[in-house]
Amino acid sequence: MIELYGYPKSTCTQKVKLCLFEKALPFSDRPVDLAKQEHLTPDYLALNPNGVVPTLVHDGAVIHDSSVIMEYIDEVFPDVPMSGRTPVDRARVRAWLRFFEEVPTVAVRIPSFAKVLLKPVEKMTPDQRRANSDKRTLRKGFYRSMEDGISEARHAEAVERLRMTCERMETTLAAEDWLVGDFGIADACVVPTFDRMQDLDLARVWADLPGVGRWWARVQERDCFARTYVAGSRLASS
Ligand SMILES: N[C@@H](CCC(=O)N[C@@H](CS)C(=O)NCC(=O)O)C(=O)O
Repeated sequence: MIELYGYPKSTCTQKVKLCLFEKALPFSDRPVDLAKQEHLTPDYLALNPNGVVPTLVHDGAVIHDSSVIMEYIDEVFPDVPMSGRTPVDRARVRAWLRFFEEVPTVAVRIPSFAKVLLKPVEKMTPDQRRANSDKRTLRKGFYRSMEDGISEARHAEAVERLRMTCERMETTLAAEDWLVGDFGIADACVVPTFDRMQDLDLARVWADLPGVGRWWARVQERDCFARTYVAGSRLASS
């Protein structure tokens, strides 16, 4: 029995869905509405004290963090291997995961908040903004840093980091179909960042990188992509 606590527009939830659908594993969706702050309720915090989605519950075991969840799923259900077939490939997969967590996953939040997610905050008084920030468990500092909006310089720096990610991927994808061997968790880790960039009119970031362009076209042809990106999973266009 697999239960996925998540939110359809959450890139971290989408990583896990791509993996579950790729392996054709049945699971029960347990929606946690971030817009209604359901991830900050005592019940959800008891399940995941980080106050973020996703959370996976498998046969009663609670697993946190989207990359950890993808690795867990691949270990427990190895029929469709997604983490590399040799120790060297597995190390390469983990290196991509750490890089994606440190660079593009953090960077893409900036245009996401600038264009869509800050809209409710803009309507709040300064006191309400501070209260809204201070509720966050992991992200208090991040929300505080955006109480007065997002500067152009901060936005530009985030786009620069997204571009650096695409250039790094191009060094592999110029010659390979996937980041490591077959489509796997390294690819699934960064697919939601690309979908979000496209959603936010940032596809120009990789427009001149042919290997990345071919990879993105291949990604969008996969069944797991179609099943993850159903109506209601995009920020700007829903
Ligand atoms: N490292 C965590 C981060 C999860 C995360 O940041 N989730 C976002 C949605 S993609 C969230 O729940 N944000 C809650 C908030 O902004 O208050 C993971 O990968 O699972």
